[in-house]
Amino acid sequence: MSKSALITGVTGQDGAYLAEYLLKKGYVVHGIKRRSSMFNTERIDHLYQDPHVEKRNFILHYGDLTDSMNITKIIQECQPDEIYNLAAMSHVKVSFDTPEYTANADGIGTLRILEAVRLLGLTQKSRIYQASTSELYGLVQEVPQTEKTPFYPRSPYGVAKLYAYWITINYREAYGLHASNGILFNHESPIRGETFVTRKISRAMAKISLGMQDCLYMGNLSSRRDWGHAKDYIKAMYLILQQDKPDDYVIATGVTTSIREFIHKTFAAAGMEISFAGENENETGNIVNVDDKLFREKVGPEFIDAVKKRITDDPVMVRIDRNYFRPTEVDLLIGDSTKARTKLGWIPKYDLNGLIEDMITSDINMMKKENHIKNGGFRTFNYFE
Ligand code: NAP
Ligand code: G4F
Repeated sequence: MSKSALITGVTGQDGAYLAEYLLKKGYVVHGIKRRSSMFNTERIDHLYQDPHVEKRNFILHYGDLTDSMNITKIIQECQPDEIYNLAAMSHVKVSFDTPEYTANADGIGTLRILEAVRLLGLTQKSRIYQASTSELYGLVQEVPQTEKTPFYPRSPYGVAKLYAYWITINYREAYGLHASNGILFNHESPIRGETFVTRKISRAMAKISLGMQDCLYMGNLSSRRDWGHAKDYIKAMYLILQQDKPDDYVIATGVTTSIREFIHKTFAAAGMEISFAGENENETGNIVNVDDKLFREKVGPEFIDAVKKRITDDPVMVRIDRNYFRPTEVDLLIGDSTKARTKLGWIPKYDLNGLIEDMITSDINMMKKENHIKNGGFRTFNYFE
């Protein structure tokens, strides 16, 4: 018989990739989606199955991690072999605006799942993956960060996830649940939420290259992140739940890069060289050169004259906006995933350049489509961050 999995946060970046991955492995996948006033299933539309189809293997349930009864009812109905708890208010900056909600969804939400499994008598059946995070390290106490590095979270998000991390371990030790934490460092993709920094940069670069946007406004350019590809990271989640014993694992590339360097690399991948000048809030990123061949190949020959003109006429493509700064920042993340590589056999396929290539190819295509629709006189969406 097929294994079954329940994914909370199935409409998010990781949920979408994981659902696709498990379906390919023959799982019956249940996903929890939130009620919203508009469709919120764009990332999983390609997996959707009409409810009238018999023997569906991808089934969506309305739910919310802040609703205990709802979560308990869904777990009771699905009786899943594996639960991947990916749902969260996952934006660090927004968690300063909604700290109580973040604690409820990201912290107590995890408790609701663990307690439901216990109360339903599923402790021996349902294995649980908890989406823990490198944000736990916050003000880092050790470089690089391992499973043994002490935590020091720096945001309401990080603190809520700290509770979720420990309650997962507590239920494992107290009740014998197969419950594990994946301490995942930042992972990105073409379907990354548009307000996270990598996607914001990739989208803006695409729009700027096509003449659809003048400037990218950014916060702290000096913080450093260990960025991997979400497609690699969801495989680690799966591997963690296939182990005989539950345990906690760092999942990371071991390479750290500043936001400034990420901007430079992203623009360079499309043939635009950005040079930074000035300090603090007056720092700017200016276009200083265009690689003719690369730009024509990645963006298109029809856009090159306008971009070259900017070198002399209007070179500033990146500016600082204080509104994007955080009350407390996580300055440096770099993970040591030796344990995962040794015990799980987890090996990521993408490096940072491969990730950037994947993201810009997708965003340039998307923005070209938008441009085409707009030039055809039709309404396009105007999303700002
Ligand atoms: P994401 O794209 O923001 O997706 C979050 C998902 O959670 C969405 O499906 C969202 O639904 C859902 N959700 C939010 N609040 C909810 C609630 N109260 N009840 C039920 N569902 C709720 O996040 P992601 O990047 O895929 O990350 C997945 C998980 O890994 C999150 O827990 C995140 O905190 C954690 N994590 C992420 C990273 C990373 O770099 N991506 C690193 C470490 C840990 P809507 O679509 O309706 O908003
Ligand atoms: O892309 P970010 O918003 O991701 P952050 O804060 O590292 O959190 C992400 O990774 C965590 C894992 O470590 C996850 F747990 C979490 O759910 C989320 O997926 O910001 C990255 C860095 C920060 O230092 C931020 O200050 O980029 C800096 N930054 C500079 N300008 C900006 C901006 N971040 C955003 N979102 N927008 C900016 O304009």
